[in-house]
Amino acid sequence: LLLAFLPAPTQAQTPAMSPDIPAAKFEATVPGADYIKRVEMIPMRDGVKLYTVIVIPKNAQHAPIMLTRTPYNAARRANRSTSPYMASMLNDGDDQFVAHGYIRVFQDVRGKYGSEGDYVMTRPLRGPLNNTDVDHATDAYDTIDWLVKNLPQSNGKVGMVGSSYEGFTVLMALADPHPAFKAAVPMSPMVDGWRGDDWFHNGAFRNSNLGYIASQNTARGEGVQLASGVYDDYEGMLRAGSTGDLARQYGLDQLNFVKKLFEHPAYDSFWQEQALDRILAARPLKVPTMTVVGRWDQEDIYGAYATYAVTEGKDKNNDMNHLVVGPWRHSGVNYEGSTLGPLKFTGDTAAEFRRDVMLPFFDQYLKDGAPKADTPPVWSYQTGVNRWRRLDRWPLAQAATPLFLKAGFRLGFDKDSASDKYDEYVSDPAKPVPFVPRPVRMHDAAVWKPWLVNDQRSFSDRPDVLAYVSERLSAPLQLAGQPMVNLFASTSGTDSDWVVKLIDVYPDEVAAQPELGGYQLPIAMDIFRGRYRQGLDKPMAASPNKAERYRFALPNVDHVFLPGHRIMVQIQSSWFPLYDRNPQTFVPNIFLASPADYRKATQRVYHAPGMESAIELPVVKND
Ligand code: PG9
Repeated sequence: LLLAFLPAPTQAQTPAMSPDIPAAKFEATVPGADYIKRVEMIPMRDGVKLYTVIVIPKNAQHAPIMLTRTPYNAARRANRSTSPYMASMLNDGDDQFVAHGYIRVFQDVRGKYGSEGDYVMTRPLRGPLNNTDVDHATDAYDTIDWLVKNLPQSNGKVGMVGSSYEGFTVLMALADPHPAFKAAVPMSPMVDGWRGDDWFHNGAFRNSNLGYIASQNTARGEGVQLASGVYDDYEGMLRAGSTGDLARQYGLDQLNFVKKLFEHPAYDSFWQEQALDRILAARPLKVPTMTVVGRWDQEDIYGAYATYAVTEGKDKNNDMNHLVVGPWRHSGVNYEGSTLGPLKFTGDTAAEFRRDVMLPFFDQYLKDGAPKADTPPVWSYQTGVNRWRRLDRWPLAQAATPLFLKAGFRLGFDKDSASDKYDEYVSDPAKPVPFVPRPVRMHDAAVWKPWLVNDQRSFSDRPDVLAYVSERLSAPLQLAGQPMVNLFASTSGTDSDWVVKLIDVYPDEVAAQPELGGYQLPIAMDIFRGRYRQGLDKPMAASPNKAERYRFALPNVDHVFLPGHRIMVQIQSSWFPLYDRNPQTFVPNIFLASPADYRKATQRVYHAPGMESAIELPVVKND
C-alpha cells in the first residue's frame, strides 16, 4: 500500500521538438508477410550501381529467379499494393510466379529511378552507336551474375520476362547471355522503332510519343506531363503545325532524344544498327525463347514477329524458339484477357496463356527436376472463330492471293475489266482523317488501348477515304500470315502517305451480340510514308499525278472471315493526330515542314490493266 505513494521512476522523455520524420528511410515491418523483400544496389562492371528489388517467397529453397529490367520504376513494379501477400503486392501478370514459388526481381535500368548512371532511351548495344563499355546486355549479365551468387534461396537459374520496353531489355540480354540465363519471354518487345514499333510506322511518326518522351526523359524519376490546354488532341495538334513545331511549343526540342528523332527521319544507320532483329540475327540462339505479342498491339505490333522470324532458322529441332499471339492489346497478356473493345473471347485468354503455356515453359528450364513442357512452336489465337491453335510454324501462308480493288468500290479475287481506271479523293492536311472519332483523347487509356479494334464505320463514308467491299462470303476465308499492300497510286503533290486497312465487315444483324451488326472490324492496318517507296533510307519526291507502286506489309493476321461477312479495304492519306501529317509537298525533313508546305492533293488509286491495286492475302487453302 505504501508503494503506491512513492514517485514513479523517471523515464527518458522524447524531446517535444525532436523531428518527427526519421532521417533514414523508414520501412514498416509487414506482420505475417509471406515474402522477404530486399532492396540492393547491384554493381555493374563500370562501377555504376543499379537499384534492384528482390521479392523472395518466405521459406524458399532452390527457387528459380524471374528478372524484369524496367525504365518504369522497379519499386512501384514490386508494390502494386502494400500487403503481407506477395500475390497482392505484385501484378496480375506475376500470378503464376507467385503461385509457384519463384523469386521475383525488378531492376531499374541505368539512369532511371533508383539506379545510377546515364539514361539513354533504348540504349543501343555496344558498337557503332554506343562507344561505352556497357549496354543492356552487359547490365543484364552483371545482374544475373550477382543474383545467382547472392541469393542463397535460389537454385542459380534465371529467367527473364517483360513487356514492351521491358521486352526490349529481355531481347538485349539475349545478345550476350549469362550462362545462368535459362529461358526468356519477351512480350511485345520494342525491336525496330522505325519500321513499326513505337516511334514510327514505315517512316510516319507517332505524335503520341512526345508525351511519353516528356514523361520519361525529363527526369530520372517521373518526368513532366505536357499541359495541352485543348481538350481535343486533334484540334491542339493541328493548330501547332508540324511535329517539330509541336515539340518546340513545349520546349521538347531541347531534349537529346527528340533531337535524335528529328535528325533521323529516314531508316538510316541510326535505326538500322539498333534494330534488334538485325542484331539477334547475327547471334547464336542459346536461350530458349518464347516471344509473345497481342494481335491488336497498338504500340509494338512489328518486332515480335521480326525477331521470331530471324531466330527460327537457327532452331534446328523447332523446340527453342516459340511464338505466342493472343487476342490482346499492347501488354494485354499481363491483364484480364476475356474481351477487347466489343470483342468477347473464350474466357480469360491471358490468364490461360500464363498458366498453361508460359509457366510450364519457364518451369521446364528453371525448376530443378521439372518435366519437359509440351510447348507448341507457335500458339496462336485465331480471331473470327475464337480458338487457340497449336501450330508448328509461322506464318502458315505467304501473301500470294491478290484481292483486287475494282471499279464501283468492289473487291474481288479476279482482275477488273471495267472501264473506270481509278478512284480519287482530295487529301487535305487541314482536315486530316482522325484515327479515332473526335474529340480525340489520345492519352486516355480507354481510348488508346482498344483503338485497333474500333468500328471503322466512323471513317468509311468520309470523302477522303476510299472503301472497297467484297460480296458476302459464302465460305470461310482463312488467313494466316502477313498481308501485302500492292498499291498503284498517284498524288497531285510531291509526297504522300498511304494508310491501308483490311477490315472484316460483320453481317447486318448479329443475333448473339446485336451491337456487332454491320461492325467494321480492323484485322490489319498500317501507314506507309510514300517518299520511302524506292527504299526506306532513300526518300524520293513523287512525280505529280504519275501512278507509282507502293508496296508494304500489313501486320500479321490469323483470322477467319466467316460466311455472311464481307471483306473491306479502306484507303486514306492521313491518320491524325496519331501520325504526323505529310505536308504532301516534298520537303527534306517532315518534322521541320513549314505551314506553307501543307497542301491539298488529289490522290488516285488505280485498278487498271498493269496497275491492278490489290491486297495480297496469306490465304490458307486446306485447314
Ligand atoms: N511501348 C512503350 C515503349 C517501349 C519502348 C520505347 C518507347 C515506348 C512501352 O510500353 O514500354
